[in-house]
Amino acid sequence: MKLDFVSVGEVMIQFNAMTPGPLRTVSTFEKHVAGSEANVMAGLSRLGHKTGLITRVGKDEFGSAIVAALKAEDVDTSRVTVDPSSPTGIYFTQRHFPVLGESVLTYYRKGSAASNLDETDIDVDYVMNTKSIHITGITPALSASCAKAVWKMFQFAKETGLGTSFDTNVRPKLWRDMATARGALSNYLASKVVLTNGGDLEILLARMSMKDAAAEVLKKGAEVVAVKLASAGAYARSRTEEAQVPAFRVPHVEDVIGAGDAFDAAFLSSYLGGRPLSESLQRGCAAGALVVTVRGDMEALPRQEDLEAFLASNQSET
Ligand code: KDG
Repeated sequence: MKLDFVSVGEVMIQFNAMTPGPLRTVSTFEKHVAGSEANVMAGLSRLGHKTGLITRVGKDEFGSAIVAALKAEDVDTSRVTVDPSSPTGIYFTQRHFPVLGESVLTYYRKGSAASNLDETDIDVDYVMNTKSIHITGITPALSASCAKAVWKMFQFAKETGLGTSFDTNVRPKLWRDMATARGALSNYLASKVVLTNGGDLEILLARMSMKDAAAEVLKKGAEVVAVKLASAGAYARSRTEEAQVPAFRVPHVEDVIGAGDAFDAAFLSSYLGGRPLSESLQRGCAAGALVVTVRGDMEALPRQEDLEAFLASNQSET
């Protein structure tokens, strides 16, 4: 089976606080399956693309839940390895505290099965059989062997002319310091499509305005860079075009985590499918808006018909 997109990264069990406020006061949590790379693969799958994920899970109940969830999303799991000696990673989501409208993640993933991913997990025949790879700045932060695995997949994709997309996804909690993150992630800015946000651009290309930083990313080899601006919408720049769209207003923000991945899926599907830059941004923002209205990263990822329905009901906002 030829795939459209393949990614590599950790999938975890997310325990999302049922009530807002500091985790020390929360007594009930809801279980979800999440992880940036898996979210994007699930999002693309719902939009009609064939996707696969390379990862490792523990030989435990949570590992089984992850494999079942990926299968339910039609994400190919043939390169998911079950590791009997390390656990599946988990994390907790604290919502609306200390900043209203934002969420804080607490990870328990050190030494997890996925953090042991290495170059042997990157089966080049499998990668070769896909049109495009998607990587993020999270996986290289998990361990030295994860960093090597991602680099192998990226180099292979570049050498063989596959498409490449990279979400900067700088997660400060996973890096020793930001200089280390910058050193490890800068080379990936030569991906065909770079997906990022204002904060990450500041970390990776210090002291530049957002538009100058986007132009700098293009100089590093990207064909297009999309900058997610949360409630301010999104901006994109290609070698020939620039576009900016406002965000969609949502009546209630439940949990913002996962919105960026939903954006990535809808933007990649639209832009690589030949839609104009501004329309691709608009569809990305629409997918992100849907995801912030629920807890969990994957649950509200839209199908094509959901995107159309959402856009039709939000004409006046754009
Ligand atoms: O983009 C959403 C992710 O941040 C979340 O699912 C957890 O993958 C995760 C991470 O490493 O932060």
